[in-house]
Amino acid sequence: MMPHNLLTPQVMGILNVTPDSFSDGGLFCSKDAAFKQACQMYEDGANIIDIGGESTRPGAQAISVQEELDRVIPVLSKIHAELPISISVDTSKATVMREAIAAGAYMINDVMALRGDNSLATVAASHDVHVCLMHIQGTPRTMQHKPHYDNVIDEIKTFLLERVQACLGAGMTSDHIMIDPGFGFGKTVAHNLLLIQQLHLLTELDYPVLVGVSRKSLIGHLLNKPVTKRLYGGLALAVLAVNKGARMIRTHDVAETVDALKITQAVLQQAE
Ligand code: YH5
Repeated sequence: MMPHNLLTPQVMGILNVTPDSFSDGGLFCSKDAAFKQACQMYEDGANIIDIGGESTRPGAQAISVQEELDRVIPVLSKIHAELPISISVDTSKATVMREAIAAGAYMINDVMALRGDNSLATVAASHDVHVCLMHIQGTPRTMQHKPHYDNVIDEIKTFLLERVQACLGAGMTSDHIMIDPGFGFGKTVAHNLLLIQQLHLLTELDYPVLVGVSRKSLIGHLLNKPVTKRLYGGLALAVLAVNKGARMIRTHDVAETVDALKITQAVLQQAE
């Protein structure tokens, strides 16, 4: 692999297509509004757009397969037809994965790291799709109920390497796999801070690391600010993550993140 500081960090723009979405309040739940948002993120310099139809916030309602398909697939098809940008789909459901791949998805971003059923890694392996494997302690419903680790970074590293092995065993190739420590998914503020501080222990593995901190409650706790006022805090964490070797940042704020990471990258790349 190339040394990470020679590769431009990538920006993944978040496109929520959930009516109950917590941080953009369902503003983009119709197909046209979602497409407009995708165009803006493309113009702002996003490298990939992550479409999510099911909210993973603590305590969110589960939705049916059909409901998730109805939210995600029309938007995905339109973006795929009209914008020259890669598309990722945030889902844990096999049917949504299959339909998303058929509609042109480049990556499956599964917060359950393809553990939903045994066939998921096989689905990915048989379709030349990329995957992002994320760590979570518990499930989205239970994850913030007293998260506990003896060694947070070690346990996450072990978990992610096990999930990588499962994907390789199912026939995926290593260049199609990304890993993600899952900020806020079964972690206290202290766990999240330690993960940033120790992130090199993940980025030194052979898989590119994705980091998603945008607007998360970690920032809210540290700054005592609501989701609408967490941009600068999120940028600080994104810069620190890239400085530690993260290769992709998942964010609601594409233009601002692109600028912050261009500066970060210029510093990391400057030769003596
Ligand atoms: C992630 O980190 N996160 S959905 C709570 C918020 C704001 C935002 C209270 N999907 C990740 O974005 N996929 C989500 O404020 C993800 N990595 C990957 N790979 C949660 C989210 C959010 C939660």
